[in-house]
Amino acid sequence: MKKVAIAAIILIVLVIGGGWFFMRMMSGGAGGNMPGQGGGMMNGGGMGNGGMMGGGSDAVEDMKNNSFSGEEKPLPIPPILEDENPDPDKAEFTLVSQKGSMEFLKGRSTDTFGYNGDYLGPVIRVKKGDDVSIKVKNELDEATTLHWHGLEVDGEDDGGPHNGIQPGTTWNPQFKIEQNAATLWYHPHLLHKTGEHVYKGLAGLFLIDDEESEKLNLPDEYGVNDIPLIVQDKQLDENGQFKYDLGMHDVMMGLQGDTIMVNGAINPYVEVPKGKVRFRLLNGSNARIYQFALSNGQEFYQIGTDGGLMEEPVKLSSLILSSAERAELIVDFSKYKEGETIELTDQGMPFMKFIVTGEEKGPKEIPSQLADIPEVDESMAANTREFVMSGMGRNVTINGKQMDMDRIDEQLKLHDTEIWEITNEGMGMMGNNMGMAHPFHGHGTQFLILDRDGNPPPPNERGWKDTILVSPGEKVRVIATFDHKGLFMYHCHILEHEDSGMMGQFTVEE
Ligand SMILES: [Cu+2]
Repeated sequence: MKKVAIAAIILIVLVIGGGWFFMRMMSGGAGGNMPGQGGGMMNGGGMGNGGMMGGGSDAVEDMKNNSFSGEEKPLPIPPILEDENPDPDKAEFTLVSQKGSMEFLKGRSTDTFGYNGDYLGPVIRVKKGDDVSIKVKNELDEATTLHWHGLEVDGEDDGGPHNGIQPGTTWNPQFKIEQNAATLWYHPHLLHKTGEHVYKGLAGLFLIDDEESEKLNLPDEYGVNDIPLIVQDKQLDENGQFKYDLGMHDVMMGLQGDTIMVNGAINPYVEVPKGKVRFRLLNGSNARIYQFALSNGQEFYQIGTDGGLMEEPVKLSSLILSSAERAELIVDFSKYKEGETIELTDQGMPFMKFIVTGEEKGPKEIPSQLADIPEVDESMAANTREFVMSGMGRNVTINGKQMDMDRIDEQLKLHDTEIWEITNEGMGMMGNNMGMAHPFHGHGTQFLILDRDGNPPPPNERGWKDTILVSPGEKVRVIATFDHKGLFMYHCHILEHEDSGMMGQFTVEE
C-alpha cells in the first residue's frame, strides 16, 4: 500500500514537472526572447530545448564536449571572392554549388556542401551603384537555387523557389546595387529543400559598401578588425556526419544542433588587435535563437541591423538574434593586456574566444552618427496587410495557408509603401501566449519596424530589417516601400517551418 502511494506521488511529480517543463519550452518565446523584454527563459530554441523530447542533459554534455573543451582551431575567415570584371563600376562573380568534405571533428570526415569550396562560401563584396553579374553554377546532383537575402532586386534575380538551378546548369542573375552599405547573405531557397541545403553548408556573406560608410572611420581591415562571424548550430552523428533526418522535435521547433560552429569551425579562436573591432554577425542557423554576450559581461555597441548601419551606435550587454538576422557590432579590446582572452557566449555558454594581441589598431572613437534612417511616416502607406503566423509542427501556416507555388497570395503595386502587420498567434492549444517565436522574412525590400504591440521598437531594432522575430501573441507592424517588381516570398526563417509550408508569395507590378 505504502509502495503504491509513493509510486503515485512520484508519478504525479513527474507528470507535473514534465508538463511544466514542456510548457516552458513551448512558451520560451513569450517571456524572454524578444529584445527589450528581458527575463524568463531566453530562448524557445535554446539549449534546454533538446530536453523536450528527451536527451536534454546529453545535449548540454555534448555541447561541452564538442563545442568548447575540444581542440581549439583558428577562426576561418571566408575569402573575398575575386571580381572578374576590371571595370570599377561593374562586378562579375562565379559561384559553384558543390559537394565537399570537412574534418570538423578530428579524424572524422563530414560530407558537406559548399560554394567554391567544401563548406560555406566566399564573401561577395560590392559597392552601391555597381552593375553586378553572378554566374551560379550547380555541380550538385540535385536542383538548388540561390537567394540574395536582404538584397533589393527584381523577383527574377531574387533566387527564390521559382529560380531553380538544375544540376550541371548555370543561372546568371544581373542587377544594380541600389541600397546602402550592409551585411547581407546568400543561401539556397528551393521548395522543401532549403533547410537541408543550408544545413549541409550552402551559405555565404554578401557585403555592400558605400561612400558614406567609408567616410565614417569604422574598423575596416577585413579579417583583422572587421571580422565576419557566421554562427550555426550543428548535430554530428557518431560518424561525424550531419544528421538531417527530422524527428518530431525538429519539425516542431526547427533543427537544433548541440554544437556551435563559427565560419565552419568548432571551438575557434581569433586574434584581435588592442582597439575597437567590428564584427559582422550572421545567425546562419536553421532555427536556433541566440543570446550573445561577452564572457566578462563587457558591454559592446551595435552599429548595424540586417539592412545596414543604424543612425547611432546602441550600447548593449547582450544581443538576441534569430535565424537569418544580422548585426554589426563593435567591441572595444583596448583595455586588455596582450594575451588576454574574452569569450563569446550564447546564454552564458562560451563557443569562441578572442585573444588580444599587443598591436594597437583602428579608430580611437566610434562615430556617434552613422547613417540616416528616414523618419517613419505612416501616412505614406497606400495599404495595410495582415500576416498571421500560426499552427505547429507540419501544420504551420501564414494567414491559414501553406505555400503553393501556383497561388499568388498578395498583389502589390510597384513603388507603393505598405504597412505589414505581422502577428504570431501562438499555438492556442495551451492558452494565450503559448507557442514559439517565428522570425518573419520578406523578400525584395528592407523594412522599418513601426511598433511591437503598440510600443516603439527597442533602440537596436531602429534600423533596416528584413527578418523580424515575432513572439507568441505579439503583433509587429513594419513599413516598407516596394521598388522592385516581380514575384517574391515571405516566410518564417526557421527553415524547417519554411520547408513545411510556412511561406507565401507576393507580386509587385506596375
Ligand atoms: Cu516559424
